[in-house]
Amino acid sequence: MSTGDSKPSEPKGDFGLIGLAVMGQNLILNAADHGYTVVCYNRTTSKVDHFLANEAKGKPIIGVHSVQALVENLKRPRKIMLLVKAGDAVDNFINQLLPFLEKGDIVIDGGNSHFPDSNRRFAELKEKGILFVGTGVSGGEEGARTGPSLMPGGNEAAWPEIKGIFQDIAAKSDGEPCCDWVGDAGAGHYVKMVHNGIEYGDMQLICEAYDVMKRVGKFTDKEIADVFATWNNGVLDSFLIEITRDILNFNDPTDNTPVVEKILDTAGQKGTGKWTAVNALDLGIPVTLIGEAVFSRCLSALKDERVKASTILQGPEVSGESPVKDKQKFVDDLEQALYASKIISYAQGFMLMNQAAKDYGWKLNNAGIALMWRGGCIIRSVFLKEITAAYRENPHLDNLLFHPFFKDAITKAQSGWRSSVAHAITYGVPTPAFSTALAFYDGLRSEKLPANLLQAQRDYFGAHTFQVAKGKGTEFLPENQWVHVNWTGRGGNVSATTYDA
Ligand code: NBP
Repeated sequence: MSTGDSKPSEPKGDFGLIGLAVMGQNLILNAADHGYTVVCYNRTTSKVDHFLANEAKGKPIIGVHSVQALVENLKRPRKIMLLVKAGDAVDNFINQLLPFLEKGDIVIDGGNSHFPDSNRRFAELKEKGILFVGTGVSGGEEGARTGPSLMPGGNEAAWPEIKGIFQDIAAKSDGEPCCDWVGDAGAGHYVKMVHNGIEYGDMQLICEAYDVMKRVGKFTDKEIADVFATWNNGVLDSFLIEITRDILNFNDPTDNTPVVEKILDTAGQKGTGKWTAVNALDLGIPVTLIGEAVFSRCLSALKDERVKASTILQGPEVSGESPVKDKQKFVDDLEQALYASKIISYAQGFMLMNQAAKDYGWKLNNAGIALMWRGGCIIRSVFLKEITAAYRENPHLDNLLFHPFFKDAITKAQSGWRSSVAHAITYGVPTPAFSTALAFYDGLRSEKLPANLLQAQRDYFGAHTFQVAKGKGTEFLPENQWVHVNWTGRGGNVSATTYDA
């Protein structure tokens, strides 16, 4: 630990970090533990002094009081990570750094930036010869300290320079670092955004399973905790199931009842789930489960309206004893519903990323992405091991659901999944994520959907034209043309107008 405000004759720093809040401090300590000399700076410089005098004491950490000193203390090419509030603060720091940087230096944004901002920063810095990296960092405070999941993307020329430190400080899963190069421009932040969306989906699915156990099964919190404990030893083994078990077992010491039952049922959100859903709408990919997870939080926030509606709107509910006769089957079915819905959610997430790769011209590394999510982050789970294996086996897999492992898993899970959704509907318990996953599955496996009627409606009221299905062409309705039908026969004849396809 030292201050480095006077220009050193020989720079010692391997890595620079700006932003000494929880994430920055912990990532610096993590890097220092791996033998890297880290140079750090913060806008409020008293935080640098405090850090040097406390947590950083005795470690290879150099604190500075200016951006210039930070750059001067770093070996070339400089590698500088920003871990500050997303938005203007990132642009401000990049502008402050630029006068001191040289071509080939690397600026890394580790905050939760929106990917269009990272696309812009990548292009602006590329013009100046500076290599921009936007990296997702997941795992919170503890992950940053002991091993986060890192999802770097941007200027690929930076990767050989930062790969060593990134993979050293990242979480490990079966000995492999949960960090690999994601893709170009804003791809790193894009993948982090989808990660957060999937996190929304996983959380919603777990909440629905809890709600069905509570309202249909009439289970106590302790019984539900025991179910999650059992599930955590099987295919659902994951960080989120594990913490849910612990939450349900956590009692208020004043009356020895579960804390969770005293929490106001209105969910907060910071926006990354919404970003994913909005992007899915923009790209035209049916990422329905994340969408429902976001809307479920929105519905939960309408507490006053729900309280009022609960006294006005009628529906089925289990008021007395549980109708469930075979508790074990009920729980096993729910486990299958959760598992199958989770497979759908990840399949949808990868469909979205594949479309983004096409639309934005990125080469995304699907196996690497699944590996990055396997450890260190909130959605870490055993299940991601199977996704990594599927994409390693076939990097060009059209859809995760087409891989034999997931096809078989969802086939086996189907009867329990349908039975759980039917139970929930029968007894009036909302399970939007389970239900939308099942509707998506049934939609995807339908060779024919009622969009023929929809096209006819569009053509009827708006002359939007339609195409004739293969093999159904006639003289009136030719194939390989856009057709508009005079549906009302107005003007005399029933007629069709055709346009070249
Ligand atoms: P915060 O998101 O709370 O940001 C605090 C840091 O931003 C401090 O260094 C602060 O400097 C600096 N800052 C702010 Br606020 N406004 C600034 C401005 N206008 N100009 C310059 N600096 C400014 O810190 P965090 O929770 O450690 O997160 C850092 C980044 O990592 C964020 O983008 C966050 O979204 C992301 N992230 C957080 C987590 C998590 O679990 N917390 C997980 C994954 C990613 P100051 O000390 O002078 O106020």
